[in-house]
Amino acid sequence: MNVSILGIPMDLGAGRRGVDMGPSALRNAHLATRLRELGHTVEDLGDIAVALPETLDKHRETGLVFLEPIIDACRDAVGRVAALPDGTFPLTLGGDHSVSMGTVTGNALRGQPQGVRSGLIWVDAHTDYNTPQSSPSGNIHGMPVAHLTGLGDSKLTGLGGGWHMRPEDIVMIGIRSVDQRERALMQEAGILAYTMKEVDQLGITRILDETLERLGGLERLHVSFDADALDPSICPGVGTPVPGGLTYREGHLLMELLSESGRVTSMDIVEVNPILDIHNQTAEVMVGMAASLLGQRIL
Ligand code: DIR
Ligand code: MN
Ligand code: MN
Ligand code: MN
Repeated sequence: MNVSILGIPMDLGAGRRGVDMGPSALRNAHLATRLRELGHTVEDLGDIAVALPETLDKHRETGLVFLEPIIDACRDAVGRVAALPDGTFPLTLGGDHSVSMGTVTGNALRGQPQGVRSGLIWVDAHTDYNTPQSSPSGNIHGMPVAHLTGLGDSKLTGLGGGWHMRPEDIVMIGIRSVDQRERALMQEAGILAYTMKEVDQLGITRILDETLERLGGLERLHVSFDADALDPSICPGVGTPVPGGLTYREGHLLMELLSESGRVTSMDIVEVNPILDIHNQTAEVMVGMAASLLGQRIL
């Protein structure tokens, strides 16, 4: 397979600095080499240019922190990803999770300016379904899924022209932190979320069977993997750690089963914050997750 790596070194959507170094940390953990060893042709397209927070006003008057520069970076991401040739697997590196408004949209628009109906597997401790009104923080990394489905600020919901995700085409896994008003929005939208309770109760295998069945007819499936889905004991380098996360093996099994399904067409790795890490552990773990999704097997 041809894999195209694209970095989006943006931390404007997060509450603390450092995930802008995520793409470097992942490259440093030998991402491209690991994928080449699996037989893939890997091209690194470098990084999208993103404004530095120190050079900007926070624009708090909109209730959204750093709205304008986030729109700029997401627009670039849409354009870059949408322009990738057919038969390429885009592997996009955040950055905070607001980058996924750009990457998910770009993947849906590839070869199809109106956008293709696409499935989204959101692996995260958080549902990221806040709107500007519901958000307790104003941080846009808590809002990408809502905007992808058309809820929220009109400039962010307009990134795909008229294209939006359908709530029924989204499945979330690993959830254990939802804000109060965000919970009501999730229920209204009817998004299927496997919380850690269901992970404990049903196990990853059954959850994956159900997920692939739910997303059955869709030709494009995007996996958006927030490093904070994994337990903080495994991935300490994340901005918003939440106890009780996926184990190392649950993360790999999820990726191995998705790989066996042969149905995933693109992936993000987001929220890796090497400032908070020791020995770049979080990036190394996340490189392993990408390798499992792209065909690595134990034997
Ligand atoms: C919280 C934190 N729900 C917020 N969200 C995070 O600010 O909206 N998402 N950390 O990854
Ligand atoms: Mn997230
Ligand atoms: Mn998260
Ligand atoms: Mn986040």
